Amino acid sequence: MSTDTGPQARHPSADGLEPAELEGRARAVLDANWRIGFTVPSASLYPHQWSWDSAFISIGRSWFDEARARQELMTLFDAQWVDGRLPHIVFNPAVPRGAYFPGPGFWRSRRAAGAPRDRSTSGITQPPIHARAALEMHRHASDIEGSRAWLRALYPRLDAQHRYLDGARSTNPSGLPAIVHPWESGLDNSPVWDRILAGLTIPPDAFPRFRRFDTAHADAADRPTDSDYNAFVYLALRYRDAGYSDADLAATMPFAVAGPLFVAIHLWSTHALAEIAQIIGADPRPHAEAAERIHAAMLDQLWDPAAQRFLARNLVTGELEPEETIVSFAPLLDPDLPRSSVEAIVADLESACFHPIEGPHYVVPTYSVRAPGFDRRRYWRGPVWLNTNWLLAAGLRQHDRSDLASEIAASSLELVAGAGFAEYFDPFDGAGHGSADFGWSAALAVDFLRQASGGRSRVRAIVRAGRKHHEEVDPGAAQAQADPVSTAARH
Ligand code: 9WN
Repeated sequence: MSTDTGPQARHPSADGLEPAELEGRARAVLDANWRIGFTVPSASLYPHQWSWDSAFISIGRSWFDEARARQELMTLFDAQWVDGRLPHIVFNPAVPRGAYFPGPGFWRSRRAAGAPRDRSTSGITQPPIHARAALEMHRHASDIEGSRAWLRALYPRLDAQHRYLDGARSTNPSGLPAIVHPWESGLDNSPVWDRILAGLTIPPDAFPRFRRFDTAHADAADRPTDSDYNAFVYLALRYRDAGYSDADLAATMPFAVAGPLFVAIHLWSTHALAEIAQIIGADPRPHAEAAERIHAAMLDQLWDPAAQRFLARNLVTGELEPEETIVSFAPLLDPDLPRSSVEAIVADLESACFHPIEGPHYVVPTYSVRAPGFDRRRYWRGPVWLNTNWLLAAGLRQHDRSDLASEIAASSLELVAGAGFAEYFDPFDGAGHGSADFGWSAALAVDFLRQASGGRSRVRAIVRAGRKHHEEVDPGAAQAQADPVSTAARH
């Protein structure tokens, strides 16, 4: 979404918007982004198939088009590698070269052992939300028999995905699945990775000059910096040139991390896999056992008793990465999370770092608004995203905090009602940033609308409030709030 077109363009005609109309607009975005068998996250910025995007999109789409929603996940799994890894991008051959960087020529997947030969993919993965997505879709399927047959076909692929993560990726001292690249986290330029990326030594001749295309489609101030991109390219090349091998990752890759968001999603999906096994008459026990093991390792390895917070563990140095970001809340997805950890997370969520006390704002910012590096518009360094909101709302509901879950759902709906289905949103004035007509913002809005507790009238009030809220915000006051010095001074 262009950020310099003024407030009118950023908040298109939410006047008098009804929930049904909002859903209609969301469906129109998803339909416009539909290609042959899958949905692009954004027609301009991301013109291929992305792994966790497809899962979120399928959840939303399944409320109104079960056939396409199921097809989307199948298309993605058609690109699964022999070792079970699910690539984070499946390239659309119909898209011209140079539409996205890094493209197929960079990843060279067709030369890699065990990669599909009939399509090009990246060689890294993304948070494994797919089993959970499949279960969610089944839970509200109207065609139960069709859904069960689909689950039966999908199950071995989901199982292989989880075996890969529990096997090759978990062979490290933490016993948790390691990610080898910030792109694998899904939260590419999150401050969580800053310290690790700052410590990289990138040889001057590590790679030839490259051209980014993302800044042609989105404002450069909304995107990762060039220095982030140098690190991203360097790490991807290191992994590619090692043949995408997972042997001894902590010793061979400069970036090897067990992060709370990836791990908690993996755990939540492992529980879903156990349920899916039961639904199709397979044995759920291996999945239940895996879930117990991951739960124990997550508490042992990622909980910092001093900070009272879950943090990412750098597997190269063994240290925990201290930044206060949204990843710390993801363990709410663990249904067995101890009450004390739930309470600590909720206290953080409700603190002035993520829920400023004064003035209008939207939850949940992806980085503490009091951190010196907080940036209200730059990607994963502050803005509110609908997928992280959706995950937190699900986690909170699991731990009997439907009150907070509803607040997050309401904030999410206000944002899209006011600013359209932007990729991410300014937590203070609600302006949309990144790409417009973004797939998971549309899909998860549909899911929030369909799941909304409190009935249709409450949803109607929220959707209408979206525009009102935007109008009430004084951009000057919002700027002051975003300034951590003045924010800190008020408390
Ligand atoms: C790199 C597609 C993807 C999301 C990620 C988001 C962004 C890609 C990029 O877009 O990452 O994978 O080019 O910036 O960070 O979560 O899946 O929407």
